[in-house]
Amino acid sequence: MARQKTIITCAVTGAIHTPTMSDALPYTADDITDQAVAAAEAGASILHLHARNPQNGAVSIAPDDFGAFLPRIKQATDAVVNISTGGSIKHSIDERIAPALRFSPEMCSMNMGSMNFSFHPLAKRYDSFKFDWEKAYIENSDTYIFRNTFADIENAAGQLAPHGIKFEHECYDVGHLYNLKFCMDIGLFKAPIFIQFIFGILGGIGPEVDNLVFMKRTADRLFGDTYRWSVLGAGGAQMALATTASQMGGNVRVGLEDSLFITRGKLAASNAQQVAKIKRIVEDLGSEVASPDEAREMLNLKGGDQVGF
Ligand code: KMH
Ligand code: ZN
Repeated sequence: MARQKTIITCAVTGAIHTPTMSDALPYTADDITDQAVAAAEAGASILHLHARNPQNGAVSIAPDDFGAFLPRIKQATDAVVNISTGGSIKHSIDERIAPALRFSPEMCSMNMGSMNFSFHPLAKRYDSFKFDWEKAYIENSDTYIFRNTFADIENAAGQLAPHGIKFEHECYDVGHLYNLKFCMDIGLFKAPIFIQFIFGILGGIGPEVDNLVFMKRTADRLFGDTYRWSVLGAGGAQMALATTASQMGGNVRVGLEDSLFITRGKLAASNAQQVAKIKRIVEDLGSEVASPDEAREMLNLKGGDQVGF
């Protein structure tokens, strides 16, 4: 079988990192737009997007905050737009899917299980914070339960179904693959499904290559050839796991949502810098990077002209 091209997803800002941690982390609509467009120009064919409060960088799930950048990104690039539905652990699934319902993107995230989801150890690295909300937000993450029950998943899938959106199935541990298999069996999702194997979130499976092999082998057994997959390594694991995944025939996700670094101990200057690095590695090792239209074909997406923004 011909080797598939590698899809690079760039997750531009997310909901874990805070402005104190890096000046490069975008939170205004201008900065999110500019960094997303630059990431697409550097080789990302999918842009995974969260919104932020433009004044203080706090996580936002307000559809209007998405609306401030989505049309501008669409006008400036052909990349596939993927809207997060995971955005805030403090909100219900109905609130979390509101931006995807309003803007009907080609893709959105779908988190495949409930879990501890913590980044509280990061608080100790900083003596002071740029904004008032940051310290408590980070410290209190040791009390967070990221809720994605079967009822939540079924509710989200049902409401989003008429939009023809392809899901990025976020799987943080092997059990989430079995949750996804159950959902497939009851007809919630259509093949080919797109699985994001996630490693290194505190509460999920760790960032070891053994675990990547295990996740892939399990997915092969459960889904056969009806799935496409990608790898996200959180923090320092980002580039090494992405490189390994690309060599195993998978796709890759980078971006400041997942890691603020470009190499050990050195902050990335931008999302585009991380995209350019993984593109260089993928190509140096003999693979080709997929264009947005090639990604659309590989994932069977509805098309950039079918979105609601
Ligand atoms: N932050 C990542 C570990 C989502 O947006 O729905 C997972 C993620 C979830 O991207
Ligand atoms: Zn995300």
